[in-house]
Amino acid sequence: MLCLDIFGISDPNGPMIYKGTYHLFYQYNPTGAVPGNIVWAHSTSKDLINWTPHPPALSRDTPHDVNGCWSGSATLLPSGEPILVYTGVNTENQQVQNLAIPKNPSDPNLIDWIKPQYNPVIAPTQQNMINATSFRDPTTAWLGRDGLWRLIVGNKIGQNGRMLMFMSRDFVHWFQSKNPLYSRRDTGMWECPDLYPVSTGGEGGAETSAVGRGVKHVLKASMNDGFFDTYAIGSYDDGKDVFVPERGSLRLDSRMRYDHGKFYASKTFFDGSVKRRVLWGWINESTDAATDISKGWSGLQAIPRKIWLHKSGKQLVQWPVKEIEKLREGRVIFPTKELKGGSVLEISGVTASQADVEISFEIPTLEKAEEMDTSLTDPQAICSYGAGKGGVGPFGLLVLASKDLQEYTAVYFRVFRAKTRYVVIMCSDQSRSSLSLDYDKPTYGAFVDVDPVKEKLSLRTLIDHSIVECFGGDGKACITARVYPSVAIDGGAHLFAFNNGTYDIKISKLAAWSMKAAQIN
Ligand code: DQQ
Repeated sequence: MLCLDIFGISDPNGPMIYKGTYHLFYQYNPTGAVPGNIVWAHSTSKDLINWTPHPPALSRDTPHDVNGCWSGSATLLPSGEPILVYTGVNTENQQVQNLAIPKNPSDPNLIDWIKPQYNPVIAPTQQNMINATSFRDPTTAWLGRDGLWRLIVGNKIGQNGRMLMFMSRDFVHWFQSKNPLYSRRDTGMWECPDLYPVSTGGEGGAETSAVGRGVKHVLKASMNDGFFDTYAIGSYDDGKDVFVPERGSLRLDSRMRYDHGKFYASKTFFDGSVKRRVLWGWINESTDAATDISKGWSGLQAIPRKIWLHKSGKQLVQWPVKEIEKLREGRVIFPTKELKGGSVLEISGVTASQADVEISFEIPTLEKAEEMDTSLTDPQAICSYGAGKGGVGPFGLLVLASKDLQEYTAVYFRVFRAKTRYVVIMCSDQSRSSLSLDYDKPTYGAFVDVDPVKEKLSLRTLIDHSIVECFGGDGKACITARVYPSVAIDGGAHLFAFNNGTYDIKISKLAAWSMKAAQIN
């Protein structure tokens, strides 16, 4: 499926749609499989799924980026033309912000980019006292009602994470706003910030400069100290130029994560062609550098996800873009079925190494759910008990599994009874994912905000050889994992539904598809 998997790649940069063509740039090491010598690689697509590679758009060829063309964003100007703002690491190893403009705006593929002589446009100076080694990853700019462009740049002072805001009338001359847009103590460096409006009235996306009625704002940071992407929902006060969170805040212990597994340095863009906001994220390897070097590549981009505000207003929801369904073939549908406690059911008829699986469960015996240990507030800790015998659950899927179940990755739900409600936890357990290769095999966990009394428990899983992307509760909780099976590969891979709970449950929906390969780099 969608892996832009050549040499070492990481952060998605500057996603946009221009003249009907989707563009993705990404951090790329043209000389090796591990991070280093970073340039902006560039690919284009008509459908977000099949991609055509182009030569790097930004290379390390000026004094302002000779030590790396680091992350940044694209902004579409009112004329419709794009402009890139990115972090260059200069001759002094300082992080400065540079512009790049298309050489030929009539080319929908935007192959050639010009770096104007006046770069850098924002830099650490003796006056602004900005820490020059923690000043990076400019956002897409938005146009204020006062006619000024604004963007934010990630920063820290001491251990306090900050989003510094800069303003400009002409996109060339920038000045710093009096206060950071947002800051928080003891959070470490905030990389790859993102600020965007979400509609309060449905799944449709809002254009990046939208403010006022009908939208809330999302602020996201990639936490360098924890290696996860966390967000807060709130309002952007465009008079004071501050972000005021109403739910969540950017913290190291935050539960408000885009994805509770591997997903970092992400970035959204507004897809005006169908009025949606699309999220891109980097999935790194779980293997060590030596393994990556012998394999010859590392890192990939997750399937792009549509992202919107849940109708509760309390959290975001994500779902693979609908275009991914073009790769589906050979649908297998199972009739409604009881899954007895302690049973395993093979889902045959699909290519289990590359599949899209949608399954929903109903639980007839909820009142017998185990009591929640209220001292356990971390779902990952609960998931680390493993997928062994439980009360209501664990139930879910064994993916990339060997026939004899010696090797598998378990993605599953467990339901607990708390004082006034049921608590649903989703886990992705990689501890049994490979018989031979030694790598980081964590177990990830997330709370899923669904009421199993009224709602079915749904799980969508995209499986692609070494990548398992799970969307629980119709996209309320997402977990992405990297696994490297040794037996459950290609034709040796199998797919099972399982219920290790004591009580029987019902599979109310089960549809699975083999997935064709996309055209990738
Ligand atoms: N990756 C880039 C930085 C960014 C980091 C360097 C996040 O700009 O902060 O490759 O993964």
